[in-house]
Amino acid sequence: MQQEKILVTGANGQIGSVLTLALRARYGNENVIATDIRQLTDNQHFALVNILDAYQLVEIVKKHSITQIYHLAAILSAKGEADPVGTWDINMSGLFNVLNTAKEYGVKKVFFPSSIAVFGRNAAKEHTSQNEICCPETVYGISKVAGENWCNYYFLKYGLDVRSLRYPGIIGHQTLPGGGTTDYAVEIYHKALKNEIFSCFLNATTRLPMIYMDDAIRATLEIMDADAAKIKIRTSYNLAGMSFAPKDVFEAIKTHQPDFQISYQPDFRQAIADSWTSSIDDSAARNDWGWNAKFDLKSMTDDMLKHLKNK
Ligand code: AKB
Repeated sequence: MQQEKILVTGANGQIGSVLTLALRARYGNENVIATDIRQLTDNQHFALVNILDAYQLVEIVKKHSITQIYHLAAILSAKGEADPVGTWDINMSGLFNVLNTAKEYGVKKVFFPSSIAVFGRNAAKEHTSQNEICCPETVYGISKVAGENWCNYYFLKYGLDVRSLRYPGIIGHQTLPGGGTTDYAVEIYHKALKNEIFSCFLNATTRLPMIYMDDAIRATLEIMDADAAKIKIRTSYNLAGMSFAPKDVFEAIKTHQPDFQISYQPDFRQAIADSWTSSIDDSAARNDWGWNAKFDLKSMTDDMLKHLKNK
């Protein structure tokens, strides 16, 4: 069997840094090349790659005979609104550079992260189905809908084996997110452990789809491992973990820290959250390749606090 050689873009990011470690545990350090626009740690299997520079990407893919690309570099929902055109460029040109490089240089598989941000206000709020209308209000959401469709196009037209998940908000103890609308759900745990009052940028009852990092990483590895015949959706699979509002996670933390306090100061991110759905139907992922989330709000909160206390 051919040794897999993996390239991760956006490897310093919230998902990228955890996924890179999971891939290295599986394929060996030297077989997973982490790339990003900045080098944060002294890591010999790292290369500086600006995803907008197709030449840099091609050179690194050729140099390491890359067989799989996990393309995580992107600007998220809240940050993207500050620069819609720049965000469109990074999210779309970056994806085209990955898809074209993969197609031209023999990369066998590509992973593209989409998001529940593909849905807009006119989608069903609860158990939003796989084929619900996608009419997003953020440039991030628009770029993800377009990206999903381009992935499907490259699969249909060129046979490129691209696989994709619509991630909910991801919560993990390993990394801090940056620029998303669901970021509060990570920050709240850090504030709780510092015994500080948490000021939440969403209101108390805004319920959104969320997933624990462990589940998100496992879903990514599982969809990439699945037999190609099982991947029936080549745009992107709905993925669900749990669904909660700020008041729910606050109450869950309070069972560990009864003195914890919260105040609600909704800002521009409230409108983004209001345009998203509250819960997701991921039965297609369950039926097609056996997806099943393990963590709920309680087990995630226990695990988050345990790990963060040990840091
Ligand atoms: C964001 O909040 O922008 C992301 C996402 C849901 O895709 N976490």
